[in-house]
Amino acid sequence: MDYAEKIPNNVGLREDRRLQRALESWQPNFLNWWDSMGPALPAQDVYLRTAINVGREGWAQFGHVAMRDYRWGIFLAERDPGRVVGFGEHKGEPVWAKVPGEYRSELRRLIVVQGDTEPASVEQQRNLGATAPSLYDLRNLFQVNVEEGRHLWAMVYLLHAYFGRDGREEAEDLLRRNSGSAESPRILGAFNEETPDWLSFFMFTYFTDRDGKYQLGTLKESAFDPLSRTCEFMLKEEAHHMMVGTTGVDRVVERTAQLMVERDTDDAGPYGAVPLTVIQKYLNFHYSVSLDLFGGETSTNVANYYTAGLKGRWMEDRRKDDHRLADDGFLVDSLVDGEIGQTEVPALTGLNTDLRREYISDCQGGVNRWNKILAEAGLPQRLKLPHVAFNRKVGAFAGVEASPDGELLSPQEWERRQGAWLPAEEDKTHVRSLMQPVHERGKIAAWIAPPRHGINGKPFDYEYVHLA
Ligand code: BYC
Repeated sequence: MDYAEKIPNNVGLREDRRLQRALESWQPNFLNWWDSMGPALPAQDVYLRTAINVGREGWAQFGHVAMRDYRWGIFLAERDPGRVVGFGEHKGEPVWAKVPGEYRSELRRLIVVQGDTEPASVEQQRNLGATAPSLYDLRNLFQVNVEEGRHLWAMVYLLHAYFGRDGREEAEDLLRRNSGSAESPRILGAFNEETPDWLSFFMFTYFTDRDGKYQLGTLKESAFDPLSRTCEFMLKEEAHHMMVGTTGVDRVVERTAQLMVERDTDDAGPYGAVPLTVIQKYLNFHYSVSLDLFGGETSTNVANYYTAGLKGRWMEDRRKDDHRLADDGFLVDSLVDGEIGQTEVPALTGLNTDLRREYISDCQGGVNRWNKILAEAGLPQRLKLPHVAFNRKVGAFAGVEASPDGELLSPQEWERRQGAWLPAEEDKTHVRSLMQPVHERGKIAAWIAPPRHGINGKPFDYEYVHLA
């Protein structure tokens, strides 16, 4: 078996026997993990897109494949030989092909945190196949899952190739921790939450995958060139995941709106849809736990990452400043005398807030889109992003409770009212009751509208998945 061919790659694996052996010994563990923690619904084959090349043309190949035989490859965007560090104290120096000793542990930490989220999401989505609303949706779920698996490979490649023995140990640990596990949970909060139903899945791929887009966007700026190049390529795949989320929520809102109009009611629940109020609660939950993924409003970690050149800003090269920020100030959201307000801090320590704000304005785009669907249906109701202080467990607002409008609440009042803002047991039960599988070609569940387009030009009633 030519292993270098078996793992499609553009990193010269065939020429690096040591690395090849290291990945060879990790691969069976990955497959064991995939078998025990990956998609639970048995499928014969799935119409998947596989990355085969990083070029502009034809990097993706479509075809029916058994998921276990998916060719999880290692792809880095092409090297730019003249690339220089774009920010921080090494600005203008050539980028690094290897890990500098003084930044080794920080870089490893960033790669491990990023890597940990990828298998976590596959674990969270493990049981969704059983309740897929259509074969089209089932295929999208599986596509997201195999690509998260590939993203794990991407981070494991970096750990194996650049971090020696401790990198290999970290790679093992990425398969040892599990989402929601009491003994060894995943590192970040949102990745230990459940994704028990498809509304959660769509919200997750809209809001949480979008954190991925922004974090990968900052790591793409990294002075450590292999990390930069791998993140650049991952971002291409990430775009599909967010399309799944955006259009998934579109279709839920569309169906709900349709029934509200047809039945002339505010509550489409009794007619087999997700009530708009419940969509809002799911949105509130997934948005607020995703805000936590950006870390504290102020952080010395992020200041150090930036100064060292490890993690940049979103669209670093479009920023019109000195890209060092040593003397600048920045206003961050904070508690001021017990009220929600803003405080000026050194710009470097405010970088998590800077990134979160970019993310928030992007999230608003989705909400506008869903509100357009409501408006076009002739409905007055609107969806809304809750206040940045709402339901936060990390950062400046972790110690307080706030309403979606940003009103500070006593713990008692929060307890009394949170069921109106976050999915309550009865909401979850209703959503679960709608999750009846539709695995028949060309059919779709009643709580969601069909997609406007199929995959790769194929019609909706294409056989996207052959179940076992
Ligand atoms: N949960 O200085 P602070 C994706 C920890 S998603 C638990 O305020 P920092 C994907 C933090 O680690 C993108 N712990 O934050 C999406 C630190 O611990 P230590 C994933 C948290 O370090 C869908 C302490 O609290 N990639 O790709 O500036 C499907 C103080 O933190 C949390 C990345 O995140 C939390 N939410 O920023 C599949 C990029 N937040 O060090 C995939 C890599 C903070 O004191 N990670 N903590 O022990 C990073 O850049 C940073 O680690 C973070 C935190 C942005 C996460």
